[in-house]
Amino acid sequence: MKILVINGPNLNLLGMREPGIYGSETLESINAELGRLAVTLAVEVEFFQSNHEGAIVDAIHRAVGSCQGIIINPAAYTHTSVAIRDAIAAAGLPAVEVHLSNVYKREEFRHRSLTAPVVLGQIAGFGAAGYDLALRGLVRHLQQ
Ligand code: CA2
Repeated sequence: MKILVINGPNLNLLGMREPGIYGSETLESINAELGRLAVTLAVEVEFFQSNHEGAIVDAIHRAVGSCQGIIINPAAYTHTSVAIRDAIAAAGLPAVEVHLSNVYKREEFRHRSLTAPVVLGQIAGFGAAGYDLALRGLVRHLQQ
């Protein structure tokens, strides 16, 4: 079983700026931890980060046929991207949306997610642990 983990714009800056909101872990260390969890769950994970909407759409398309599920933090595109929402819906793969911060405690424009209606579930506010929770939930769902 293979899971594609997608991180959207600016998440490559994790650990370098705004640690008060997004924590002090880098994306590299979050991915390394998720990779270790994947080994214990006996699944494979593939990581992809991009600051570009179309590149994220392409990555979702590529997952079809090669991956069984998707974990995605679309970052700012969560609130704006019909293209990413449509790609997730078209892929037909179970997806989990992750947010490091509790978006519902923040500005109102972050309360609306265009992707939430097309994913299996959403995790927000647990920092880096959200990715681990997403992987556990997704694997359990796929093994049902
Ligand atoms: O809480 C999350 O994970 C978000 O998806 C993060 C996005 C934000 O636009 C969403 O509303 C919630 C922003 C990611 C920006 O990441 C940075 C990391 C370090 C320094 C600056 C930005």
